Amino acid sequence: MNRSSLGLYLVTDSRFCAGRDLVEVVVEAVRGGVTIVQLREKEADTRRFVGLGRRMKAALAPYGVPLIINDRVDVALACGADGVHLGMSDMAVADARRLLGPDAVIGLSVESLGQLEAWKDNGDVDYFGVSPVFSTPTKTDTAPPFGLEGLRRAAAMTSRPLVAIGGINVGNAAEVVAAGADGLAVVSAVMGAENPRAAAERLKGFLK
Ligand code: TZP
Ligand code: MG
Repeated sequence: MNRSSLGLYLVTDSRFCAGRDLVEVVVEAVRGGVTIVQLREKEADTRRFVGLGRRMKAALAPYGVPLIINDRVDVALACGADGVHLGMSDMAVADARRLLGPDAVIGLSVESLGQLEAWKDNGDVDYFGVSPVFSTPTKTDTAPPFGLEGLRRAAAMTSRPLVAIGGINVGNAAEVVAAGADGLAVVSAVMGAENPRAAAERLKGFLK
């Protein structure tokens, strides 16, 4: 996949919407420079997840911004998303590829350098999520953070695209990019911002 489309990677979380419409918050962030969106809805039931996916896909289409679905290959298929983001206990990458076809974007979270070592040459994975780079209140059931040094080591192990996630904000984005991340994935820094468009614009400025 095109590395630059991973640049500013917005991961949704309705908990940060505080009464605002999720799709509207995301579209504002896209206007500010978000390049790819992952719909991550841990609480939504399947029907709502698919419905939201369809609305999101239609809203992103005019901007040419791809939609990735967290965890759920069935939801990605049902709503016509561009791909899925999988963790180690989600559907196996090979099965997802078989179901979604050669053009789908498949991202895989790695939670250690050992996992990256095991997966780095897998041809079905389009990018790796390095998770988490820093600890974050947004997701507390994570593996120990890679830190900047761990991210540097990950980048040295592979030339495949790496998207860093966890605790990324304007205060550390420059260092995360310098450590070798191709993409910055953020939840709270944009979803939780009063002005998601301005927040995305500021983060975009740190990308190569
Ligand atoms: N996976 C690892 S950390 C994380 C996810 C979904 C949450 C990142 O949220 P934030 O608010 O950008 O730290
Ligand atoms: Mg998952």
